[in-house]
Amino acid sequence: MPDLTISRIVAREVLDCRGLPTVQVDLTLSDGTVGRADVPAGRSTGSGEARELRDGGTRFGGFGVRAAVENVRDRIGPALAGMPIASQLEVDRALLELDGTPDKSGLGANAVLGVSLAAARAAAAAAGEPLYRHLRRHAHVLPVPLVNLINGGKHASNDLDFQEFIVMPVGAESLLHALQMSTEINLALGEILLARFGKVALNTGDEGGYAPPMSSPDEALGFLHEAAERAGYADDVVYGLDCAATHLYDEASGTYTVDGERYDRAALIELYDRLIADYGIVTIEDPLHEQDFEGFAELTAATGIQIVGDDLFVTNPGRVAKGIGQGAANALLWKVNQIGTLTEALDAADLALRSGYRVVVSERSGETEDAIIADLAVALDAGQIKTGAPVRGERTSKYNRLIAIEEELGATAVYPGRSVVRGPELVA
Ligand code: 2PG
Ligand code: MG
Repeated sequence: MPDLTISRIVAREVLDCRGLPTVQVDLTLSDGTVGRADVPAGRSTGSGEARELRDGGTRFGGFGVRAAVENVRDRIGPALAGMPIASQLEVDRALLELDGTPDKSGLGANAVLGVSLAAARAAAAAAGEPLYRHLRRHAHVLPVPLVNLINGGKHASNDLDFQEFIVMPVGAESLLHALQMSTEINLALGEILLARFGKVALNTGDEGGYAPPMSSPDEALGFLHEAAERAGYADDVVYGLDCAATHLYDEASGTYTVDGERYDRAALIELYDRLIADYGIVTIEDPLHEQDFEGFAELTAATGIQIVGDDLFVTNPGRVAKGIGQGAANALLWKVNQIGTLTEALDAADLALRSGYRVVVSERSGETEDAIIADLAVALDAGQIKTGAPVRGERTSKYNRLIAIEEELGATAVYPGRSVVRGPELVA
């Protein structure tokens, strides 16, 4: 393994779950081992994210990634050929140097990330180890899933402004049991929504959650509660939101629109206080817009629950450091493609964890069946993963990989359950 080098890197366009092209990379080592990785894509993106390269024009509606694929083949491949695979840091450093821009717009973040992840996969495969163990020798903690059962915002064609309504099966005994609970709640939710709204309510959003015709967050949270109760798990789950508030914010007036009402920062914080009290919410992601570090700090101090920065931090160590300095949020949403290399993403997670912040490993709304984030969540010992509803192949591939990891770990596997939740007094 120490002597193995990169011999060949190829890439191609494949389709993601929205049918849009994305980059798939195959990285071959000198012993013939191949590491493959697909690059995910967001829809409700933060403005500070690394820049993916899209071709524009008419082909694939402008979403083609042929230029990024060519950059992998013609620029990255030749430059990295002959490099030792043993150090992910060295590989990623070479990628950063070759790209030469702060936002990966030189080669395209999608070209860079595909190679970075494929290198990690190849190194693990050459060592004969699963990726999670290759990255962390004693990794054994499965993540609690943040299961997104009702979709809104940019991920759905309904009138819900908040993007994700989440249940966390913290009372489960194992990851598999957590998924069983999630599915039973989802089935109950389907019955309830069907009875209330008719068939139209069973349409789903980008992450597989229902996208019922409603606009009020109270209504959505009420249905989640009812579903958990009907499934017999009222005391075993807690609730979460991803408000993706950057996308509800009007800069000119300094207000957010939720369910037809306008809220300034103070009024929105009051709304969150009430929702937390009424529905036992233990985690809120992006409750305020991506530049409002000060508001995040105020909300974090006031609520005592988990406040997660997604668009706020964009998995960028610099922005995470700024947040830590101000006490803005207390958890990092961790998406490798927001920053573009595995090493930088690991740096952001290290920084967060060292400062007492939690890390929630996350999918993007545009995913393929590549399940790499399952391994990364276990490797990071993150304790939490957000990867959509327990339906549709691009979401279940992650859940299924976690089931396999749990089985592989056997008696050493730990499902952290309630311990991942802040404010234990809030947990039933
Ligand atoms: C989010 C993500 C994933 P997107 O906002 O957290 O759920 O959405 O990938 O569209 O940015
Ligand atoms: Mg988000």
